[in-house]
Amino acid sequence: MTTVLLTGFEPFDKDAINPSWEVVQQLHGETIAKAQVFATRLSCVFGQSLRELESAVKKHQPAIVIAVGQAGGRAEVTPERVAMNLDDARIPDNAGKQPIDRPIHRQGPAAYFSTLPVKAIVQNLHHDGLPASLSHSAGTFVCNHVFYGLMAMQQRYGLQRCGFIHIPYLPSQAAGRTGVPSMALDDMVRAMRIAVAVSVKRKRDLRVPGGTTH
Ligand code: PCA
Repeated sequence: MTTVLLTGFEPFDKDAINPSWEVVQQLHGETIAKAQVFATRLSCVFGQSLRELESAVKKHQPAIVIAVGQAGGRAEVTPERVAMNLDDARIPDNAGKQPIDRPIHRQGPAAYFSTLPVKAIVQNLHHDGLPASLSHSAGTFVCNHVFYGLMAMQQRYGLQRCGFIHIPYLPSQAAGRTGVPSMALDDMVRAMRIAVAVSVKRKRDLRVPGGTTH
């Protein structure tokens, strides 16, 4: 049976919850597109998050890994295309570390591309009436760090496909703040179910336009 590993993060930056963990933990134990889904929570800490990810990969031996993180301020579910070899933290992580302009892997490539069918995921989310778009930067904080580290693990652990998806705030995080977008938990859980199913079923991405002009 195909195994899919989902990861979410603990809360960070004074937030009490992180939607990524709230969403992926709901899918733990489900069977989606005949694949067994496991979810694990990562620390929002440079270095440690990747060690936790690596142990989860060793334990579950997944074919597919989708890491999920909060992108506060985004209005859509955004599959990430590019992981950059750069840590440059705007705020300290949960262990107080704040790396500036540091490569994640000294000898690694400048970037990796996601090997998830990101365009097909976006299209399927639209078909289901969910807001989604491609993103070309996962930032330079712990999410990009985990994304890059995950892509660097792909060959070593024989992962078929892996990548990263950012999701918006939950409504409770936006409540009381003006003009801050959010998405209901059920919609984000539905979105991740679709993302998993599409990732299991599609070896190759769709050949449709998906870039940006700015
Ligand atoms: N979002 C942060 C780190 C953890 C999370 O959920 C980020 O986008 O880097």
